[in-house]
Amino acid sequence: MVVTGLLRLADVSPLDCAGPNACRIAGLYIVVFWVAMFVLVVVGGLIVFAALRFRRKSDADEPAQVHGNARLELAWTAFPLVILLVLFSLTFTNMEYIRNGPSPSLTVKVTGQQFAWSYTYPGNVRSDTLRIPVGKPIRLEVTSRDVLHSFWSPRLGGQIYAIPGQINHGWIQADQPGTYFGQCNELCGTGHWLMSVRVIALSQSAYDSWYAQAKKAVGG
Ligand SMILES: [Cu+2]
Repeated sequence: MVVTGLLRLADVSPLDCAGPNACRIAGLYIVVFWVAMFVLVVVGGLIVFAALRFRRKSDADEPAQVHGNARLELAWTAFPLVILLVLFSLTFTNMEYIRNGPSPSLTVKVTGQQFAWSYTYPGNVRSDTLRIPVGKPIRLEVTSRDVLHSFWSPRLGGQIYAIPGQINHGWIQADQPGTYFGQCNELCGTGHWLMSVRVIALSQSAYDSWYAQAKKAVGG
């Protein structure tokens, strides 16, 4: 169990996105990452440069004392402001798509409880595995029966908080058939590690026949 758990880690990188929602999020992340790297290198570089270049050489002579530099102060205020504005507008213009996406072809209710996920399809069809048709936006309505949980299948979409007495929504989409893993992302008790997420993306016809079977089982 531990070994399969470790193997599955390889399948949960959000950077290895497998659908439009996850890829939009990964795209944003990459931009933020490189901006942050740029800031790290510039600021870190200047600190190292200053530490080496302006070392105390003797106790006798005091270095030049500089009081204020309007141009420099303006620059280091304006530049972070520009970065913030760019990141803000990038995030703001993507939020609607990441949250709501295109109009969904299916809505599944996701319920977290200590320590498992359950999925309810139209017609009261229930499953402990999330089966979805491939290439279609799937709306998820997420809630919890007890404590806080968080639904996340990183290759398919962002995480959605599961809060008792409240329904949060989000969406996922898989571009290729396959199995996509995930994990409850909110520490929820001793069995938290057990709350893995398994999403199986099927062709529309395979999904339809699974759904028809499952619906028959509940007498639909
Ligand atoms: Cu949990």
